[in-house]
Amino acid sequence: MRIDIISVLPELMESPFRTSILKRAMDKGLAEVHFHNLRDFGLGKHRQVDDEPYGGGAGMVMMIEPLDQCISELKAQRNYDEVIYLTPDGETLNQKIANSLSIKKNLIFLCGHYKGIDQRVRELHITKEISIGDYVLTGGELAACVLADSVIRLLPGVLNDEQSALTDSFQDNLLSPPIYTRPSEYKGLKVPEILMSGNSKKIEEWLHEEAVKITQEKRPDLLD
Ligand code: 6GU
Repeated sequence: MRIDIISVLPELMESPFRTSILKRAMDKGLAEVHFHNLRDFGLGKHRQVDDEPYGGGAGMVMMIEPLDQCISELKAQRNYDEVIYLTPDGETLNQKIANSLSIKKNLIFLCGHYKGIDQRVRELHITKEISIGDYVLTGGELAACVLADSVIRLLPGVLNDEQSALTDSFQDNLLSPPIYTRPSEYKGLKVPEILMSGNSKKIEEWLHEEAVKITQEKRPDLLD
C-alpha cells in the first residue's frame, strides 16, 4: 500500500511512522508513506496556500490552485483508489472503514487546516471525507496519523500472530474481554480460575461471555 499525505505541516506526522510497528511495516516494504508539503505548491513569492473566505467571516480557506496542482501531479503518476479529506465534518472513522481501506493500493490523505478547503476541491478530487470523532483538532494531521495507523496495522504481515488484528476490539463489534498475566495472585487480587484450567473450549466460551458483558456495560450501542 502507498499513502500520499498532503499537508501544510508534514513535520507533525514524522515520528509515528518512524517508530515501532509502523516503522517495521515501512522497513518491510508493506506500506509506503510519502509526505507532500502544500507550501511547495503555494502561490507567489510568499508561497500562499490560504486566503480569506468569499462572503466574509472568520478564518482562512485553503486555496484551490495549490491543492489542485499537488493532487493532479500525484494523479498523473498513478491511479488512486481514494482521495480522502480529513475533516471534522466527515464520516466518523470506525473499524469497518479501516478494514475497507486496508485492501486498497494507493490512497491520498489531504489534511484540512484553517477553516477548511475551497468547496471546489471537494467537487474536483475528494472521494471520501473522514473525521476521527466529534471534537475539533487544530488540523487534520493527527487524524491522518490515526487513520494511517488503523489501516496499516491491518495489512498482511504487519502484525505477528500475538498481535493479530483478528482478535481486536471492534473487529466483531465486541470490546475485548479482560486479560491477565503473571502473577496469578497480587495483593489478594486473583486471576479467574477458568483461565488457568487448561480447558480451551471453556476458556473460549468464558472470554466471549465476558466480551458481551463488557460491551453491554460500556458500549451498548455496539450491540444494536
Ligand atoms: Cl479529521 N480534523 C480536525 N481538524 N479535527 C478533527 C478531525 C479532523 N476529526 C476529529 N476532529
